[in-house]
Amino acid sequence: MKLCKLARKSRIILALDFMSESLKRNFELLMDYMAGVKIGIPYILDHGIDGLKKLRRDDVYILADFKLADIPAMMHRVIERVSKYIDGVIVHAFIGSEAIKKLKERADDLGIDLFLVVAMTHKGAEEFINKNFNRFIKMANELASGVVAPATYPEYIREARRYLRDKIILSPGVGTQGAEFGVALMSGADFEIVGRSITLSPDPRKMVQYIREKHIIALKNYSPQTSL
Ligand code: BMP
Repeated sequence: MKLCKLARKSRIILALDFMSESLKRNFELLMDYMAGVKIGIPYILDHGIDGLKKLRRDDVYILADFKLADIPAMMHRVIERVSKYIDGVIVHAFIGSEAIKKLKERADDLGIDLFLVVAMTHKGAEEFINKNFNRFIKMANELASGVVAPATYPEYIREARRYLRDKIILSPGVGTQGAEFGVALMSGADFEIVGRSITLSPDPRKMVQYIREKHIIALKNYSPQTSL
């Protein structure tokens, strides 16, 4: 998978939900320090499909996070529309294995990797979605290239890594949402998804440098058996 190779470049996937003027000015330069970019509904609303096309680079993994949780026909329609411009797509595990199996078949045909959300970062996630974590990681083991698991609850990352030895773990929740940079890597994640700490920073270059230093320390102090 393209993303595995990019781990040597960086462990940051940039969530492009916001784009400050400062980020726009430094964007091309910052891409040299990103393994990937995660775009979602906010980015598409602001920049459209043309904006998505412009992000394409050989050395940046493009992850589409359209919060997919629908019937297969509609999810197929979405990924078919953007398949040329993306490398991977995130889907909610709670829609069930039947729908995910169908999505995976289509994604495989199109050459797109599938990531399942197995637990979420926000407080309310414990009310419903995170309660099904154990079932979701079993599903991911069969049907996905990797999972999205929360840095704000690193115990889920540790458990996901114990169970999913050869899958990629992506983790949001560091920075603005309160988890320390590096905590997800130290718990067994392969990449940290970082959004507002960079995209809304007055000095995004300095922030990226700071996160990279934290990542070097995290990877030096702890080397869980990851898929990379
Ligand atoms: P930020 O670093 O600005 O908090 O951004 C985190 C990104 O990860 C956002 O794009 C958000 O939609 C996504 N995300 C999350 O925060 N928690 C989850 O459980 C799942 C997500 O996809």
